[in-house]
Amino acid sequence: MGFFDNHGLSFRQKQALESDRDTDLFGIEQAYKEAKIPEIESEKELERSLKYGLEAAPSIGDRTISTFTREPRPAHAGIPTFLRTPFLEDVRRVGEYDVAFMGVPFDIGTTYRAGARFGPEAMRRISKLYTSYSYEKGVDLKESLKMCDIGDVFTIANIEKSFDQIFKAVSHVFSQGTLPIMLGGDHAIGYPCLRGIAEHVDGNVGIIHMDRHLDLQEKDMDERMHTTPWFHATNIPNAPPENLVQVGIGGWQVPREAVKNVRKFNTTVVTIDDIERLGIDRVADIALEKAWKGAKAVYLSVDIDSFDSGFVPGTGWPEPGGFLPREGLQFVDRVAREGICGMELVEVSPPYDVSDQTALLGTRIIADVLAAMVDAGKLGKKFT
Ligand SMILES: [Mn+2]
Repeated sequence: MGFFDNHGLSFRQKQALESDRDTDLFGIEQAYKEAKIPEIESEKELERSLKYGLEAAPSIGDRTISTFTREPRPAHAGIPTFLRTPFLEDVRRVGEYDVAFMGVPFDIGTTYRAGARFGPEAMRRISKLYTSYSYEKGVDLKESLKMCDIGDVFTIANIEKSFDQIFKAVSHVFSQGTLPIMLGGDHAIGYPCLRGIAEHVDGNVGIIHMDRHLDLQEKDMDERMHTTPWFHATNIPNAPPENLVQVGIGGWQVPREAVKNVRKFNTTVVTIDDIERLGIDRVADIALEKAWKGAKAVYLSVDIDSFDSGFVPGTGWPEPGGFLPREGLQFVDRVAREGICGMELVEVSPPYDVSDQTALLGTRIIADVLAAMVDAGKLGKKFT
């Protein structure tokens, strides 16, 4: 009798026959997987919030709400640490944690538009949108990892002295058996970050570097700018250039001087055309093989400008034609599943960003890397 009597006839008939196939969907599978993830830490957090933040006013029906926000609700409230992890004031205690996030608010290595010193602040703020749970990964970071935000490295208006500060900071965290995650900052920090890790690795360190640019010059404008980190990092005796894999390179911003060094040092370069031709999985295989060959650990350096400039307006040297977000996320997932010894996310420049989208993609990459490591059993030993 209704106008909809003849709607969906073929599917009405099939419905019963096909319903079992729902379970083929990853989307459904993950919904069931969620039931197996504990909520112990969330419950503890809620208890603390009511204890320290006071129970809510009597008129409020939801008694999980406190008077002062202490747990991660609502998203627009609270003092932002990265992914709402606890701020660790005493960095001497960093060894109690699986992961430590540190800001590196340094951008005097930029050669065009600056602003990456505000990257850590922007990523911390937009990371408030994230829960600690990822549907696709089937991981709740809070329930699997001891994480903290140790604040920012005190960088100053001198590149070399700032390198010394960054080196000391990364070295301290890594020496305590904690995974250091650096929120940049411009890409010049790649050298001191890698150096801080390499000095504690009893063997070679491979580098997987996502970028549109090679960053392989010895100097730029007479200084070790953000165009130079891998020249210097691969001069570290246990970080040989043969273990440096540079992925996403291309476009019109790659200086010929840097290209000459690809040949000279025998680094591995993967362009976006290679990705188009071979696919992310094959490219990830190549990157992992090269980076891990004879190495004991692999470092992940992600320049946010490795993504197509349409997705990352907030960066110093945007270039069209880079990774699409899904491709980049798939790539870092593959890399992270083998395990990484440290990671930097650089070149988020909030003054040029639009609706925080560059900072959000940076945050997403880090969160996905951690979830992939947890899922693959490569991180979380300190969690009890
Ligand atoms: Mn770059």
